[in-house]
Amino acid sequence: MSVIRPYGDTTGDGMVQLSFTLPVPHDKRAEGAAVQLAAKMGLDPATVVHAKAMGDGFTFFVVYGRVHHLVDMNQVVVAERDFPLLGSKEINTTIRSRLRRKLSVVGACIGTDAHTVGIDAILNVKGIAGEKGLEYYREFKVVNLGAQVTIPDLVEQARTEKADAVLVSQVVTQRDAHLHNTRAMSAAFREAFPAERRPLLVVGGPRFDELATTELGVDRIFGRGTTPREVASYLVHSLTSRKAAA
Ligand code: B12
Repeated sequence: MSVIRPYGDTTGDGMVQLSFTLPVPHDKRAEGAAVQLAAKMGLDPATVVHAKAMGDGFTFFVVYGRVHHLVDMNQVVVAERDFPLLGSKEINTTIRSRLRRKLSVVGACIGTDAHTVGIDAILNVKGIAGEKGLEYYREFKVVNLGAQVTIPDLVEQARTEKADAVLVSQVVTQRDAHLHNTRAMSAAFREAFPAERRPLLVVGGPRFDELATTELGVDRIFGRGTTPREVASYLVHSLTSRKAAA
């Protein structure tokens, strides 16, 4: 079936659930405002199924209602994985046989961002989702610079470590900080390195559009739920392809 619609109670009934916060105290009028907003968003009919005061003058809502929109699965465009997913043994042996040295990675949260849990999950031994981080792989050399690293410091460390890849995490998206910081980071690396010596630039975070690589000037974007093995496989694939092309 290529055309689909959501379902809540019965197949194809179009029912969805939506949550949001309005800047008003919780009362009957606030619930009326939530229903009106939902109607304007195309939920018809809509019902408030949960409302809770959130501090002074704010209310959190969950609204349940019917949408009449359809999705054609043939028109869905996503960033597909275009590299093979390797096991840890294969990752190590490929680096050893093809690069003939350790693969050097420098990682950081840049700008004012102090959300290190995501980059730590990818880099640190403890990893995430049952997978060990890149530090665990014998053939990776990992330097994790932590939080609030400035772009000049990142460039400097990448140079010192002869980084094959620079891994940057951006979790805070207020005022598009993640986009501004990523563009600034990309511009700095392009200025500091000749094209053939520039490290691979990889960014990640839960709210990136994985299709925006060209727009942001990076080689790869990883989103929500990324695992270390995916990142390791991507790095091995890209760096060995790059070496083969050189
Ligand atoms: C923990 C947390 C904190 C901790 C961070 C501790 C730490 N050392 O990281 C503390 C308490 C310090 C904190 C502070 C703040 N936080 Co906070 N925080 C969170 C929280 C609850 C969880 C984030 C997290 O750890 N997720 C788990 C990790 C594993 O997931 P992840 O980051 O998505 O990473 C995965 C992928 O995205 C990807 N990935 C991520 N980075 C990278 C990088 C690469 C290279 C790759 C390949 C992949 C990759 O792989 C990871 C593993 O799968 C979120 C809310 C939430 N539930 O998400 C808010 C949240 C991120 N915080 C938020 C805010 C606003 C703040 C503050 C501004 C609050 C304040 N007013 O002070 C400050 C900002 C501090 C700062 N200077 O950055 C907002 C951000 C809103 C926005 N749109 O920007 C959120 C969404 C909460 C909210 N709904 O308001 N926070």
